[in-house]
Amino acid sequence: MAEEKVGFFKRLVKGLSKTRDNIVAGFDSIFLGYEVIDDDFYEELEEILIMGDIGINATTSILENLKEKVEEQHIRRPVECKQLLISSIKDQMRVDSTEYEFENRKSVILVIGVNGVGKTTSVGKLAGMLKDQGKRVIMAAADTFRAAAGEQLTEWAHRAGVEIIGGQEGADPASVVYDAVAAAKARNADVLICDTAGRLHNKKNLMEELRKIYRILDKEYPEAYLETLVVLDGTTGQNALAQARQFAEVANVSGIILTKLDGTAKGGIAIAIQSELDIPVKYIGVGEKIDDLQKFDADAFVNALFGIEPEEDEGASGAEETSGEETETPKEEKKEENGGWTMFTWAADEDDENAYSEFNWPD
Ligand SMILES: Nc1nc2c(ncn2[C@@H]2O[C@H](COP(=O)(O)OP(=O)(O)O)[C@@H](O)[C@H]2O)c(=O)[nH]1
Ligand SMILES: [Mg+2]
Repeated sequence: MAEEKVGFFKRLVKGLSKTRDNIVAGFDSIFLGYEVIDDDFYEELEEILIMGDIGINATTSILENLKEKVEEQHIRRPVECKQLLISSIKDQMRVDSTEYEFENRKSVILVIGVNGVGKTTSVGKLAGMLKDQGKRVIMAAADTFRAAAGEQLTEWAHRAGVEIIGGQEGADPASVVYDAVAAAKARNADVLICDTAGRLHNKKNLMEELRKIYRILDKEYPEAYLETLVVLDGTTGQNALAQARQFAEVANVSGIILTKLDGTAKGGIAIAIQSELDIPVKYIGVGEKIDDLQKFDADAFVNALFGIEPEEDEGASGAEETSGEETETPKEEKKEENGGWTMFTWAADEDDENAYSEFNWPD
């Protein structure tokens, strides 16, 4: 859909405006400011890349790659190597399409990360995106730490038009996941997305909590493909990298959602994460609305960063329309007033009364 692609690209361009002003303005000044390609030119280029939060590793390999190409093609003038720089950056950040396997299978997406990075918002956006692809989505509000977290996710569930399984404030997050799995199985859901609390300041607790959740998923829902996404706040730059490393120590992280790229000049961090961690950035957040989550597309990202308009068939693959079967919007949610917030539980099929029963710990 050409129109959709334009919309996708425009939002990306808009979202990356601060990063573009930061990085690209610097590029332009050296591409035009230097007469010849010399050590000073490379040094200044390196400085701009590092200042743009692209990271040491990525900067080093981008420059090595560029130098090789410049030599091979006998390029003398800086303006002539702009395209080469762009392609060197793109080469740093390709995401394999097999990385989105969970979109095509029955799956559970566990969303983790520290407080305030955008987990709940991303769960909402992701649910909306998958629902639009015709998938049957269920959310689990496994951040039971604060009642407000459940309310916030419930709003997103309404916005996205999907079902949500919640628990009482203070309930065991794993018990919410347990109930959500039962609902997902009974409903034959395609995707179950679990929001979690982000209390990294106590690593041991976090590890234990995650281990319980993994154990439930393993035992109760082994047929589901498991995807663990860490959410990182793009405005925190290098700090985001450190968080990703810590989460990778306690969970089997399969991808990253990088949020708030619209509010930062540090968008280059997407490139750093990709090359420093060997964990793919799978989605990026470019705003607070439901359609402000995009599948990460290296070509589109770099084009948007450099203000290059996409060609008809290029880039913007995140906007591909995958129209599937229509799923009916579930209407049978049952509201329960519960400690000040409204808990949405899943109404079991008539002949399946025990499906949402008291939680019993599996041994
Ligand atoms: N501008 C912008 N704000 C975002 C984005 N993602 C999340 N936010 C905001 O970040 C704040 C924290 O988000 P939330 O989902 O509650 O974080 P959580 O604590 O990790 O669940 C909220 O005000 C969100 O609206 C994004 O991509 N862009
Ligand atoms: Mg949250």
